[in-house]
Amino acid sequence: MKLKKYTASTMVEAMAKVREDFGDDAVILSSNVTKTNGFLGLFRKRSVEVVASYDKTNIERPYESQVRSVQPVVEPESVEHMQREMREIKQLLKDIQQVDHSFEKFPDELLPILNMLQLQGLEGKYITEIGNLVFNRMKQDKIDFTKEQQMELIRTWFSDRLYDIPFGGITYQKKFINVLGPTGVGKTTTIAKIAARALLEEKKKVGFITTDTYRIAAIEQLRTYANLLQAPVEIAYNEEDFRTAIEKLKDLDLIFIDTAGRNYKEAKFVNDLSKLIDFSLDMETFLVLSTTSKEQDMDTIIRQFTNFPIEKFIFTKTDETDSVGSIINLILKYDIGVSYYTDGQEVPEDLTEASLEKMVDLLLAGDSRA
Ligand SMILES: Nc1nc2c(ncn2[C@@H]2O[C@H](COP(=O)(O)OP(=O)(O)O)[C@@H](O)[C@H]2O)c(=O)[nH]1
Ligand SMILES: [Mg+2]
Repeated sequence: MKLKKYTASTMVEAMAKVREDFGDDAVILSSNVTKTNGFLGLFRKRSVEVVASYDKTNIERPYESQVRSVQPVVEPESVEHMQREMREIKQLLKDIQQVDHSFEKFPDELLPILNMLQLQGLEGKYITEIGNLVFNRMKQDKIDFTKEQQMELIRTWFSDRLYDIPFGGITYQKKFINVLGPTGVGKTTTIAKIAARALLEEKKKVGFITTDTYRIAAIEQLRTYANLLQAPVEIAYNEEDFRTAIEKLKDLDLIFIDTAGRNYKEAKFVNDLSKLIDFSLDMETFLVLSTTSKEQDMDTIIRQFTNFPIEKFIFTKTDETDSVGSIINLILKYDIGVSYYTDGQEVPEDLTEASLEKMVDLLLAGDSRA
């Protein structure tokens, strides 16, 4: 039996050397990854040491002897690679399960609509419920439904599920309108739109308080909109400023409070809000979320705000996404309705007051895009 030790910088290199000497019949007896010391952890070198043999007895029963003699090698790159592959396989399994679980039992004529709902990101369990509803009715009536009939039934499913959830814009019953939400979702643009509507359509006297004092540009942005509406703006750096601002604007009908977007995945920033804004005021508070965000991220943010009196959601940027299913998922999950959705940057045009029908239309509009 021949026995030889090989040192190389990678496993691949070491194996190449082994193969050069022994060919494919080589048996690896042991392998090790070692690190030379280097200096302060820098310039460390990694080397692989392999002991290989060539033995005729191994050739007769090569598999068995290899299994016994090979010691496991754990290379950091291969672990990462394996982990990546595992994640991909898991995701694949999840996808397959979802498809099977929701669609296999349904007839072909239902699949276009169910697929569209899936593309919209509506949760699988809801798609299954919708599929069951339509399919059962088809069986009951012993007919195939046209697409229009299917759509009609789907609408009844949504009406049943959403009927006790409140939709609709500001009530004009409360003096303060407060918008919260992450950075860049469109808070300032959206309150400018709502304020403009209140002024132009309802002839209300409107004003603004901004607590977004982190960026000069944010104050200027709000001032620009306020100037167009000839409405006053107060800037609140702290609690005292906030109280002064309220006093100054007390004769107005509606006061819109613009807040800074922060990383609300961190509880600290959420807590800061309650220090600055007096939530006990006569106030409607909206949480603004962008439909371009991942549902999971929106979900995390909503959970951070569970201690705040969130009246309704405002969903922005529906023009920038083809999947609005997450809106319905979140409404149903949290039992919180929607006041407005926005679909563009134009003030005040690109703002729609939400209703149950409008939200369902928005979701089913995916059908024309598909
Ligand atoms: N496409 C699109 N862009 C929007 C919409 N709403 C706001 N934006 C844009 O999003 C960016 C951030 O808006 P801004 O109001 O400053 O967000 P804030 O940081 O939450 O106050 C701006 O460029 C807005 O014009 C929308 O509905 N659709
Ligand atoms: Mg802003």
